Amino acid sequence: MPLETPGTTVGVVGGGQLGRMLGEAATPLGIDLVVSDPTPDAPAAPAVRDQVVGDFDDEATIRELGERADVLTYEIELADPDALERVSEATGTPVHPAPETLRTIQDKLVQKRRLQEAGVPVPDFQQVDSAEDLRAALEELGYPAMLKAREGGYDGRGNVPVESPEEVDEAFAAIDGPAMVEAFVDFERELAVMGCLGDGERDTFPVTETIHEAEILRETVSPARTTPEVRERAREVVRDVLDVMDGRGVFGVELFEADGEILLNEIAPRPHNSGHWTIEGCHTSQFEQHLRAVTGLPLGTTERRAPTVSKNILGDVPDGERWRARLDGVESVLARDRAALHWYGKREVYRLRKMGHVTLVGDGETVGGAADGTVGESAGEALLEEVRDATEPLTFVE
Ligand code: AIR
Repeated sequence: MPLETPGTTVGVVGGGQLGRMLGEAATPLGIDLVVSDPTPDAPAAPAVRDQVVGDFDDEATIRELGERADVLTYEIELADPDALERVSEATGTPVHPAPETLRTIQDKLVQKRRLQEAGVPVPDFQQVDSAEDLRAALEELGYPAMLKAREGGYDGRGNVPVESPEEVDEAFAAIDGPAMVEAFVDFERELAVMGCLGDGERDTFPVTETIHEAEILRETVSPARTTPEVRERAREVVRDVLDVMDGRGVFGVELFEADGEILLNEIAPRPHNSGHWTIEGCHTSQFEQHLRAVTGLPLGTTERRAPTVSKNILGDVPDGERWRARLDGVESVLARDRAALHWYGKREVYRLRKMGHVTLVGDGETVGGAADGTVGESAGEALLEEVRDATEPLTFVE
């Protein structure tokens, strides 16, 4: 496809931080983005050609995107697959990944069943439609377990750990809708792999170790501090996952490592927080890769430049409060060599909201130039300590 200006236009449902980082990656490729988001002047707005204001599932909004774009994609699972399908039919604009894939992934129960059928290793799970169902399921699966809303949850919302029979009623009431429950996996660590499907191509990014607290991603370390065999197995499982997906784009795949085995946790049909480090840490970022994939360009190399860690900047304000977002202490990050600051441009901060992240790339010297992924624990540990140190002074002020 020839390069011209204006170039290919990608319509993106969702204009949060993922849309913003897609916009940052689009410019060098000569790609224009138009996003839709219910919040006027959404985080992506400064980085894209235009924003349409409208809900993620509003058909008229998606229709406008479809009319203006050469291809449609989405950066949040709340996008409506039925509306995307109808708009695609009416406008002739293709949607990637396929709406059918979004539909499968949106419902965590359907997602798990589909993957299990395809032979992907998953934790034991059961469908639960009532507190009674949940109690019965837990008699089989045992305590503790993870109760998950089938639809609509992200960034930890919609997931409730159940520790004992006494917690069953309250846990189900917190979800209050169709749910599934999953056996607790006593994992050594959590891993994530960004997979990508291009035009007749399939690839995976290097394996990332993800560190969560209270269901929210805090930090990533790549290479993951595990054995080369486990890393290879993780990429193999993700290749199997990709075989189940339809259409093009990147997929964030969250995994557990337990007893040297890999189990699938969850999939996202879009760029993912666990892949933000690829902006500085890989030759092609997950965002560039997604744009290449959905527009049908050749995929870029997923090779890592150097060991890399990242740390999220989360809202640290009191529970229940919403403040105008003002972050103090960024000098400590900016003064540090090889640290990159990413501010998402959200106007408001609330507790644990994802407001930005910091990436720190190792230099060849201190890590022994191990871009091949053979680096040991020490490099990751030192980088992790450094990024914690750099972000320590960050705090939201009223
Ligand atoms: N997002 C989508 N699914 C999970 C996440 N974290 C990103 C998208 C979306 C934004 O988070 O970029 O637009 C919404 O963030 P918030 O803080 O407004 O909920």
